[in-house]
Amino acid sequence: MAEEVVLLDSLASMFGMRVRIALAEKGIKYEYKEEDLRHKTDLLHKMNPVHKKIPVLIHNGKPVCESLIIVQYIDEVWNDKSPLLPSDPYQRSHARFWADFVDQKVYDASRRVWRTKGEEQEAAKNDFFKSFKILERELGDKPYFGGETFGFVDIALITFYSWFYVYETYGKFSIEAECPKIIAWAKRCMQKESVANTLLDQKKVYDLLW
Ligand code: GS8
Repeated sequence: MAEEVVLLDSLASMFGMRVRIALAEKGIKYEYKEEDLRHKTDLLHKMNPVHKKIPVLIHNGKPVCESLIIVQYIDEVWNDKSPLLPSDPYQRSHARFWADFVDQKVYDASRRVWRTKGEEQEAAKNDFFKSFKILERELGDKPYFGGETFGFVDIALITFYSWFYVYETYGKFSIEAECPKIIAWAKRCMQKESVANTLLDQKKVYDLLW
């Protein structure tokens, strides 16, 4: 059966970019549909009636929601190349733990960095660097969070790199000065075609906010 793959997405979304990287890693052709999140389409309401959020992957008419769940789905369905999660159950749970850490800690702190001011922003900056330092420890001397190869946790985190200029401009800080290993890792990921072709330019993300 011919595969029909449609992605409901929004260009600057760090969640949507995760799915686009996974699809690129697997070499899957798909139809990209940009959603205007202020005027959501009926299709988005129908395909993600619970959260009404992008990204949604529609595979042969059936929706899959939530970026990390979508990336895992892609890895399971198109399992002939570029494995994203390890095959060992313990290693898989380890990767899921860190991807969840990114969603819980990094996402929360990073949006507070640019959306708040004063004391609230100071607390956000603390949380932001605390999370990234923990991630630096987890990365250790490995080239990728996945070890020798780019994988699930790398995908979960690298899309935030598109937003680094926003965080640095609003937060008035340098991520490289505080977390050089994260920047070195991000640059390494950027050498991958799937990442370089997907990540929206940092300044474009900043411009899109206004
Ligand atoms: C988050 C998706 C999300 O927040 C995931 O897919 O991983 N946990 C989900 N999507 C946002 C756009 S990106 O900031 C969204 O669709 N927002 C629309 C809304 O909240 O109404």
